[in-house]
Amino acid sequence: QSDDSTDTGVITKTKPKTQRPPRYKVLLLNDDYTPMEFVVMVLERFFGMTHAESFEIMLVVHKKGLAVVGVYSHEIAETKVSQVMDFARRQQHPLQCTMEKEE
Ligand code: TYC
Repeated sequence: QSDDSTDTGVITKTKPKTQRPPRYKVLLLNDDYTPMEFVVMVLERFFGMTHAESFEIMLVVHKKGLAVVGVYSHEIAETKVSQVMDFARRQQHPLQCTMEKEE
Protein backbone atom coordinates (compact mmCIF):
# COMPACT_ATOMS: atom_id res chain seq x y z
CA GLN A 1 0.00 0.00 0.00
CA SER A 2 1.42 3.42 -1.00
CA ASP A 3 1.68 6.28 1.54
CA ASP A 4 -0.49 9.15 0.43
CA SER A 5 -0.62 10.88 3.84
CA THR A 6 0.85 14.11 2.45
CA ASP A 7 -1.81 14.45 -0.23
CA THR A 8 -4.13 17.19 0.96
CA GLY A 9 -6.35 16.93 -2.04
CA VAL A 10 -5.78 20.63 -2.74
CA ILE A 11 -4.82 21.34 -6.31
CA THR A 12 -2.18 24.05 -6.53
CA LYS A 13 -1.15 25.79 -9.67
CA THR A 14 1.93 27.97 -10.11
CA LYS A 15 1.03 31.25 -11.76
CA PRO A 16 3.55 32.19 -14.40
CA LYS A 17 5.00 35.66 -13.64
CA THR A 18 4.72 37.97 -16.59
CA GLN A 19 8.17 39.39 -17.28
CA ARG A 20 8.12 43.11 -18.01
CA PRO A 21 11.32 45.05 -18.61
CA PRO A 22 11.96 47.51 -15.74
CA ARG A 23 11.00 51.13 -16.37
CA TYR A 24 12.88 54.17 -15.14
CA LYS A 25 11.51 57.52 -14.01
CA VAL A 26 13.46 60.54 -15.19
CA LEU A 27 13.41 63.25 -12.51
CA LEU A 28 14.15 66.93 -12.87
CA LEU A 29 15.41 68.71 -9.74
CA ASN A 30 14.93 72.30 -8.71
CA ASP A 31 17.76 74.72 -8.03
CA ASP A 32 17.95 78.46 -7.39
CA TYR A 33 19.90 79.48 -10.49
CA THR A 34 18.70 77.79 -13.67
CA PRO A 35 16.37 80.21 -15.49
CA MET A 36 12.76 79.11 -15.79
CA GLU A 37 12.83 79.66 -19.59
CA PHE A 38 15.79 77.32 -19.89
CA VAL A 39 13.96 74.54 -18.04
CA VAL A 40 10.92 75.06 -20.27
CA MET A 41 13.16 74.76 -23.34
CA VAL A 42 14.73 71.54 -21.98
CA LEU A 43 11.31 69.95 -21.46
CA GLU A 44 10.17 70.93 -24.96
CA ARG A 45 13.37 69.80 -26.63
CA PHE A 46 14.07 66.49 -24.88
CA PHE A 47 10.70 65.37 -23.56
CA GLY A 48 8.44 66.33 -26.48
CA MET A 49 6.20 68.54 -24.39
CA THR A 50 4.26 71.50 -25.72
CA HIS A 51 5.23 74.94 -24.41
CA ALA A 52 2.21 74.94 -22.10
CA GLU A 53 2.98 71.46 -20.71
CA SER A 54 6.62 72.38 -20.22
CA PHE A 55 5.73 75.53 -18.36
CA GLU A 56 3.34 73.62 -16.10
CA ILE A 57 5.90 70.90 -15.24
CA MET A 58 8.67 73.48 -14.74
CA LEU A 59 6.45 75.20 -12.14
CA VAL A 60 5.83 71.87 -10.37
CA VAL A 61 9.60 71.33 -10.09
CA HIS A 62 10.10 74.94 -8.96
CA LYS A 63 7.44 74.63 -6.24
CA LYS A 64 7.83 71.00 -5.13
CA GLY A 65 11.57 70.51 -5.61
CA LEU A 66 11.33 67.82 -8.25
CA ALA A 67 9.00 66.09 -10.69
CA VAL A 68 8.92 63.00 -12.86
CA VAL A 69 9.22 64.26 -16.43
CA GLY A 70 9.02 60.88 -18.17
CA VAL A 71 9.20 57.09 -17.76
CA TYR A 72 11.36 55.04 -20.13
CA SER A 73 13.44 51.91 -20.63
CA HIS A 74 16.88 52.01 -18.97
CA GLU A 75 18.66 52.95 -22.19
CA ILE A 76 16.29 55.75 -23.19
CA ALA A 77 16.21 57.14 -19.62
CA GLU A 78 20.04 57.23 -19.54
CA THR A 79 20.09 59.05 -22.86
CA LYS A 80 17.56 61.66 -21.65
CA VAL A 81 19.56 62.28 -18.46
CA SER A 82 22.80 62.70 -20.47
CA GLN A 83 21.17 65.03 -22.98
CA VAL A 84 19.76 67.28 -20.24
CA MET A 85 22.97 67.28 -18.18
CA ASP A 86 25.18 68.01 -21.22
CA PHE A 87 22.91 70.76 -22.48
CA ALA A 88 22.70 72.41 -19.02
CA ARG A 89 26.46 72.15 -18.45
CA ARG A 90 27.18 73.69 -21.84
CA GLN A 91 25.07 76.72 -20.89
CA GLN A 92 26.63 76.76 -17.40
CA HIS A 93 23.39 76.05 -15.57
CA PRO A 94 23.42 73.83 -12.47
CA LEU A 95 20.24 71.98 -13.54
CA GLN A 96 20.18 68.38 -12.30
CA CYS A 97 18.41 65.45 -13.92
CA THR A 98 18.48 61.89 -12.57
CA MET A 99 16.78 58.55 -13.09
CA GLU A 100 15.25 56.07 -10.67
CA LYS A 101 13.88 52.57 -11.14
CA GLU A 102 10.10 52.43 -11.02
CA GLU A 103 8.61 50.61 -7.95
N1 TYC B 1 14.00 77.62 -9.36
C1 TYC B 1 14.44 78.17 -10.63
C2 TYC B 1 14.29 79.68 -10.61
O1 TYC B 1 13.61 80.21 -9.77
C3 TYC B 1 13.66 77.60 -11.80
C4 TYC B 1 13.85 76.11 -11.97
C5 TYC B 1 12.75 75.32 -12.24
C6 TYC B 1 15.11 75.54 -11.91
C7 TYC B 1 12.89 73.93 -12.44
C8 TYC B 1 15.29 74.17 -12.09
O2 TYC B 1 14.32 72.04 -12.58
C9 TYC B 1 14.17 73.38 -12.36
N2 TYC B 1 14.92 80.35 -11.56
